[in-house]
Amino acid sequence: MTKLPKIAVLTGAGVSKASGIPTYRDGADSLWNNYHPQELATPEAFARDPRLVWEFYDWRRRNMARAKPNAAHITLAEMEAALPNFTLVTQNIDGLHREAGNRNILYLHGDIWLVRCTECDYRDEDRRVPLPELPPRCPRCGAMLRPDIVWFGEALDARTLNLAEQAFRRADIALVVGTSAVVYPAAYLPHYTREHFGQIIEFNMDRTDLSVYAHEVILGPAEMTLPNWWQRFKDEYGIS
Ligand code: BV8
Ligand code: ZN
Repeated sequence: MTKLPKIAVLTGAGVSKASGIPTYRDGADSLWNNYHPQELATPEAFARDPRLVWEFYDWRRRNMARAKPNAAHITLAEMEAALPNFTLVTQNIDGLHREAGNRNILYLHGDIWLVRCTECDYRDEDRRVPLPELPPRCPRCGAMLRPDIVWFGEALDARTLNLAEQAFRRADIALVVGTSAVVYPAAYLPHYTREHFGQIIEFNMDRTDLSVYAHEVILGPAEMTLPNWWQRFKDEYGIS
C-alpha cells in the first residue's frame, strides 16, 4: 500500500459557520451589539469594562452551547482516526472539534469553556450557561475570572505554537479550512509546509491572502467540500 502522506490541518471560524456560530469577519452576523469581536477580544477592553467583555463572551457561550458539530468537524475526526500522522490545529475556541471526536487537538487561541483567575492560579472548565454573575468570581480567592483564551496582543502558549509549527514543518499536506488567514502567528503555519515542499490545500468560500501560495483552492462550504475531498483521498489511498 502506498505510504500515507503526513497531514496537518489549520481550522478557523468558517468550519463552525454551518453549526450556527458567527464568524469574525463575515459582515453583520459577526457583530454583537454593534461591537466587532476584535474590539472586545483584548486585555485593554477587559481592563476597561470587564462586565461588557463578559457579556460578549456569555452571549457567545450561549450560542456555542447550542451548536452541534457539522460534517466538516466529523470528517476531521474521521481523518484523525484513519491517518497515522495527522495533527489538527485550531484557531476556534468553540469546542466543536472535541465534541466531533478529535482528541489530539492543538488549541492556538484557547477554549471558551475554560476560565482562569486574574489573581491566583485557579483554572478550570466552566460550562454554566448563562453564567450566574458577570464577571464570574474565582471560587478560591474571589477575584474576577477571565476566559482562558488568547486575546489580541497576547502571546500564544509557546509549547502549543511550537508543536503546531513542527506539525506543519513535517506535513506533506497542509489543509487550511475556513480561515481568513489574517491573524498571526496562526496564519503563518501553512507556510512551514510550503517551505518544505509540501502542498497547501485551502478550503474556503472565497480566496484569501493564502490562496496564491496554495497548490489547490477548493471554493465552497467546508461542510460539503471537505467530506468530498476526504472521500476522494480514501479512494486514492485505498482506505475503507
Ligand atoms: C500576538 C480568540 C504577540 C479570541 C483570537 C499587524 C500585522 C500583523 C500582525 C499584527 C498586527 N497588529 C497586531 C498583530 C498581531 C495580531 C494579529 O495578527 N492581528 C491581525 C488582526 C492583523 N495577533 C495577535 O495579537 C496574536 N498575538 O501576536 O502576540 C505577542 C508576542 C509576545 C508577547 C506578547 C504579545 C493573538 C491573536 C489571537 C487573537 N484571538 N481568537 C476570541 O475568539 O474572542 S483571533 C480570532 O480571529 C480567531 O481565533 C482566528 O484566529 C482569527 C481569525 O478568524 P478566522 O477563524 O479566520 O475567522 P474569520 O471570520 O476571520 O474568517 C472566516 C473564514 O471562513 C472566511 O475566510 C470565510 O470566507 C470562511 N468561511 C465562512 N463560511 C465558510 C467558510 N469557509 C468554508 N466553509 C464555510 N461554510
Ligand atoms: Zn483566584
